[in-house]
Amino acid sequence: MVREIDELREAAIGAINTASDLKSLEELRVLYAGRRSRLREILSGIGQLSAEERPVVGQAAGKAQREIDSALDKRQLALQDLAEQADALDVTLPGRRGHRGRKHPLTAMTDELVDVLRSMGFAVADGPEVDDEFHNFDALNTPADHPARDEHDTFYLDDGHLLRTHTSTVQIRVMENQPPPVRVISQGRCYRKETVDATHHMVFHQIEGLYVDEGVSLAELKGTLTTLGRQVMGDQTEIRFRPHFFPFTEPSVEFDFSCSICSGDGHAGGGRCRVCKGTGWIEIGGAGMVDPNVFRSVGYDAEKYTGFAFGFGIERVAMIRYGIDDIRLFFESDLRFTRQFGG
Ligand code: FA5
Repeated sequence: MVREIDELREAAIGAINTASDLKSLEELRVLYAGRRSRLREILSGIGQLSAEERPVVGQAAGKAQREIDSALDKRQLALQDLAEQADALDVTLPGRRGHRGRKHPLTAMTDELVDVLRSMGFAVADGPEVDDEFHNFDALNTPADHPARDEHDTFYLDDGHLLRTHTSTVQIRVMENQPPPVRVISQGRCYRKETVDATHHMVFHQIEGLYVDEGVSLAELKGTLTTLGRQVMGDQTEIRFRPHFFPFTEPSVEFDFSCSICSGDGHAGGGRCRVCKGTGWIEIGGAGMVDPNVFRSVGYDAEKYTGFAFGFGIERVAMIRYGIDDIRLFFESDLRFTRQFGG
């Protein structure tokens, strides 16, 4: 009888797996698992078998029933899927045109800036957006009582980490991992607890540059930023340094590009230039010569090496370049805005 059960099981599963539609599957369900099926007949007759036969036949019949039920369920799901797909596919409908995407204006701007800096010999480095106080502040000569470390300015996480407030963290990570000379850029998201307005956001993007070697000078910093400005904003662009303070550079400057909209004379469209507000200059970012204390924190010989660093907001450059007057537009994912830019 066990042989009969095995043969029955094999025949049933073979037929179920090749059933071509739901109707024939239903017929197989009645035949192999219905109330009048042979398997049910065997199961209900087990009581009449001898004590030795009973467990052997019972086990084989139970197993066969479970396997047949499971094959029936599986085949039913597969056939239902097929039926749905067939309903969904109407080969007589006209085709749909695919939409071609384009780069977000910030991505397009970033790619362009990175390309120019790479052509000047800078390699691209990367660093984490979630970092620690050492890389964001301490190693950058920013002491615990510095205002930038205030809870009002920085997003701190419960475990003592923070969302980096600038890409200068990557300067430290690169110098920790390689000896001079170093010539790298890094770009990415930064976070500050800012009140959002037309020129400030809580999430924004920076590009950082770092060049360390023997005898690097401020003149080279100026040359690098002038070349960058001219490549991105146009050949006539001038650069201006204004004295400033950053804990990690000495001397420190803020740098401006001459306004590309009014060519630096402060007038455009018959009135005061809207972009530079009539000043002829646009503030781009911060820069300076790397402070010797920063070199000491990463184990560089501060007597032997000098270097420059710079950092600026990518949104700010993109706003001037594309004539965008509100930083919030970058982050609203409104296709009517993003479709106007990018390649
Ligand atoms: C810094 O972040 C320095 N790490 C830059 C630096 C690097 C100086 C290397 C010296 C050497 P600052 O806080 O000024 O500096 O920010 C630099 C630029 O980031 C600003 O000029 C601006 O373009 C941009 N930026 C800063 N905060 C925001 C914000 N909330 N929204 C949009 N852009 C911002």
